[in-house]
Amino acid sequence: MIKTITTTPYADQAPGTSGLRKKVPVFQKPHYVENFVQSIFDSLDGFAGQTLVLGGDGRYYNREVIQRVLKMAAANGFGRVLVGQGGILSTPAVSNVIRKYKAYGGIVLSASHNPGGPDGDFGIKYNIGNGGPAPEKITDAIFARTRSITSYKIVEAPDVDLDRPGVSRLGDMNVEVIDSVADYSALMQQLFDFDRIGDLFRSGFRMKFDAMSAVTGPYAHAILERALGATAGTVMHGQPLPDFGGHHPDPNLVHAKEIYDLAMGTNAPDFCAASDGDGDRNLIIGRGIFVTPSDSLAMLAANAQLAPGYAKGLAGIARSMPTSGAADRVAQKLGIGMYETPTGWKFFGNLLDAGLVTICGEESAGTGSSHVREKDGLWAVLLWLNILAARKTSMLDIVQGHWATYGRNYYSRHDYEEVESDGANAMMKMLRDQLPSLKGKTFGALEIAGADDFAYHDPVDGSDSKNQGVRILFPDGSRVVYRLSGTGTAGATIRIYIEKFEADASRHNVETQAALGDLIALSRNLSRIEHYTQRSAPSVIT
Ligand code: VG1
Ligand code: CO
Repeated sequence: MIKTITTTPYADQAPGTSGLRKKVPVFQKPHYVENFVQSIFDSLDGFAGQTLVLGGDGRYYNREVIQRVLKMAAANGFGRVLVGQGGILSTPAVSNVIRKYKAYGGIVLSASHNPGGPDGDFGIKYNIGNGGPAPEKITDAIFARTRSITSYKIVEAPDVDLDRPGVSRLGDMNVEVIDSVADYSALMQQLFDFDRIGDLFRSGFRMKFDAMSAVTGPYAHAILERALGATAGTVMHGQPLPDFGGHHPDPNLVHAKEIYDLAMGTNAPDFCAASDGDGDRNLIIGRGIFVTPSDSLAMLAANAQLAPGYAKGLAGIARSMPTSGAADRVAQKLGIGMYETPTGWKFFGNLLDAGLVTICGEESAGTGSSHVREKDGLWAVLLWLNILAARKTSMLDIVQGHWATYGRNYYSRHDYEEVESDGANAMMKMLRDQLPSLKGKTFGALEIAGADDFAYHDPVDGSDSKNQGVRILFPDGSRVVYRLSGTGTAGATIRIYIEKFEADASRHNVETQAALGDLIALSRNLSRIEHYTQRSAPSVIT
């Protein structure tokens, strides 16, 4: 019944910032999925008879790959797989299920914010027993294994019925189809004051949540509309579609423009939000006020104790290096630890496990806490709702009050998507080569105070991660950061992150791009980006 199939390695199965991501036709090559999944299993030990959690964001190819992973898990000796109904589990839901049922690990099928469909993207990610993304030690081992793999194991059996909850047998393994939403919803009810948020909705508070035809639809319907009593229609695009309706399920100002326009329009709802393909990101917009993810992290941290799950206060805060320093100011005021990590949620796991931090965030619209080991889109929305319900005031008031107390970190990210890899690599090399000579150089009124290539030493396991992004630092705390994306599937994507701190409240209402104008110009001149990419402007500004 267990078959061993001969295969040959693919050279391109290196996991990036968040798992292996490729175009669907690449994943459809013979044995491509199987090679990677077997390489995951071959890089782990001690899982015989243990539980694996499995689910995906519902994108094109999800169901086929779920069946193959089930059959391979059975052939490789897992005792049980918990799989979301219909193959659906959001990334934070997978993290929760792994933790709650003490599973050995989990596999998430998602390319997150990348587009879906037959010509879109697909992805596979492995999460460890703490519920978080595999650390680099494991992803490096998986990649090494993909380079030498010669065979994989799979059970020959009919497909499992994914649509009916319940237990069935596959070889010597149990397959348990679980409700995709129930465990996650129960966790949210432990963390937040649902009665108080319900009162807020009953008092006439209006909200719109854009699920972007991706995985959070069922979660948002169940939690916002059914459990909390928000009016029907609060959730937009709530049905997960294999191609996300042809859109990028990326909750930024370009791809979530519909909800942005709604929030900025006349008769806008009090609160608007969106989440991405796999449900781990969040976009937060109040009536007439966009909150950058970096600001959102700082504001959530400053107010978290208003939610029952965080009433005891925070142990510390962590943010990825490109994320603005707004949260640092909150940590300083609270007198708690602040940690700066490389991009990607896998770097937060150790800090959370060690109890050093409670809340983490990334500028890319990812925020989360110790409740799971992934970023969590709906969690951020619910924490904001809990804060709004407790403070009984508007988003605008909370945001402006925060800036008045802590100062404002103007922040923007400029992405140059799908440029030629050679040009992007040459640009990064040129910047790195210049690093030793940048200190003291002036550009108009701006003098560079320091420049480096960010390196991280993990205080918990002692591991080192180098070359995590070029940082140009200025005396007033302003920064320009350059790095290449590790989640794209075509060419290279250059990200330039620009930040400027403004203490003076009378200058807190300048348009962001204008406030950052001189730094933006400097960031382009210094990198000669137009020369290296032949692009005169970014493709996405967030
Ligand atoms: C991007 C973001 C990063 C995030 C990662 C995964 O990575 O910048 O902050 O953790 O996506 O998010 P990169 O390497 O392209 O900059 V998700 O929602 O795709 O799981
Ligand atoms: Co995501």
